[in-house]
Amino acid sequence: MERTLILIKPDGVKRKLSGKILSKFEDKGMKIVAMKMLVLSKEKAEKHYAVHKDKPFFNGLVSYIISGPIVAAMLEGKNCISVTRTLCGSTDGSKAQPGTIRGDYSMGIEKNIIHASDSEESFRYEWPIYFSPEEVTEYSSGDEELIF
Ligand code: 3AN
Repeated sequence: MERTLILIKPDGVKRKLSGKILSKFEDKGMKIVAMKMLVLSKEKAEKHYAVHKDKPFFNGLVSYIISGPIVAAMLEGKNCISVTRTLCGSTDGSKAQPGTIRGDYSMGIEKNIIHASDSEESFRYEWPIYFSPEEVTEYSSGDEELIF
């Protein structure tokens, strides 16, 4: 089984989409193994988006992600990283496929509802920004053989 990190960004939380978004991943068959709501510090936001620090949108991205509460969750399932990215849709909500989270709920490229780790390496870098090891659970949902 693979794990990934998702963040429901401030636009997703403020638009009261958190439940619907989490349901999409659960309905697909993924299991939530860690979850919390928080307002990110500037330091943590800059660490998370360090890979984009030379991009023109970096400052806007950081001030946006700390502008309100976010929901951080760790999901588990087979091929979880790529399946989650597929469900999120492409970065620009105005171009994302209908049926995807961004395609259904977003019109923007900055305010695009959700973040999801794009690789195992990104996941390994990102998750400790949000969770301590004790906050990550291990359990069987009992339906794995029906789903995977
Ligand atoms: P994704 O989240 O789809 O992996 P990345 O990694 O290219 O996209 O970009 C990280 C975040 O930066 C995006 N989720 C989006 O919020 C923001 N972003 C990307 N490109 C732009 C842009 N051209 N203008 C403003 N914000 C952007």
